[in-house]
Amino acid sequence: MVENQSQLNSSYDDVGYFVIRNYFNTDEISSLREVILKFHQLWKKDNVKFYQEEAFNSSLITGSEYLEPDDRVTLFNFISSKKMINVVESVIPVDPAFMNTQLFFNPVNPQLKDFWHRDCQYDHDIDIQKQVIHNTQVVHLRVPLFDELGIELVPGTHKRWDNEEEFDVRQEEKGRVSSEGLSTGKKIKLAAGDLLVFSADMIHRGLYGLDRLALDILVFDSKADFVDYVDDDCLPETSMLEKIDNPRLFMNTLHLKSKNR
Ligand SMILES: O=C(O)CCC(=O)C(=O)O
Repeated sequence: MVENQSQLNSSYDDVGYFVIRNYFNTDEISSLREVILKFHQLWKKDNVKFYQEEAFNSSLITGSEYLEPDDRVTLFNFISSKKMINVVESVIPVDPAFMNTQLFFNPVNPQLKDFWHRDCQYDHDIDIQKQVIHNTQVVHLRVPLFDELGIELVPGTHKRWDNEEEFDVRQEEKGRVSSEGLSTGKKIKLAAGDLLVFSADMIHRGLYGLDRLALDILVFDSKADFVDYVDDDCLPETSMLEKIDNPRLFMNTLHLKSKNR
């Protein structure tokens, strides 16, 4: 399936997200799932307390801590496959760069509720958040490995500040909590094989439930100032680059890293 890049770009620009149903076939998802489950089992064993008490995601899935080089290469090839790059380039047409991966699952601790946030709120105070939402944002590509309730997001908030309800809930002001419903929220149910692309700084939350396990791939525009967020270990080693069919996404990050040293 060849997606129309300009249609994807205009949806992303208008509302901050788009979803492509059945983008990946069963074989693509089952080989990805096999590698991701290996990572997840090892990660859980190594993080028992954190997993039991507070975790709802892990990161650095492409790193060397849990996966063998061949499995890492499988992941790198999935992330930079033609299909994926076609979508990445619809949002970032020139020099997109790989940032990281995250794996989202249901928290074991039943007290943890799905919560509204903008990713930038973990790095910036309110005044700066108001500014950075008008700058270039990190892009998330969510690949659900099982059918899931998906993501709830507030369309358009990649470009606008919170209304009063959104702000009070997200920031837990005036007695509100971040797991409350928002009247502006839109639920995007996802099935294995779908691809959801959304802006990290729009107001969103994951919806806990079913057997969710979703791989999020994070990419950014090389022109934006995000390279310091990249952990060297999640990038391919030099010896792996020749086994990656289309390594440009990673080469762009490696290039930014080398300029920064
Ligand atoms: O799925 C989740 O639990 C949260 C998702 C999220 O916040 C994200 O992908 O940035």
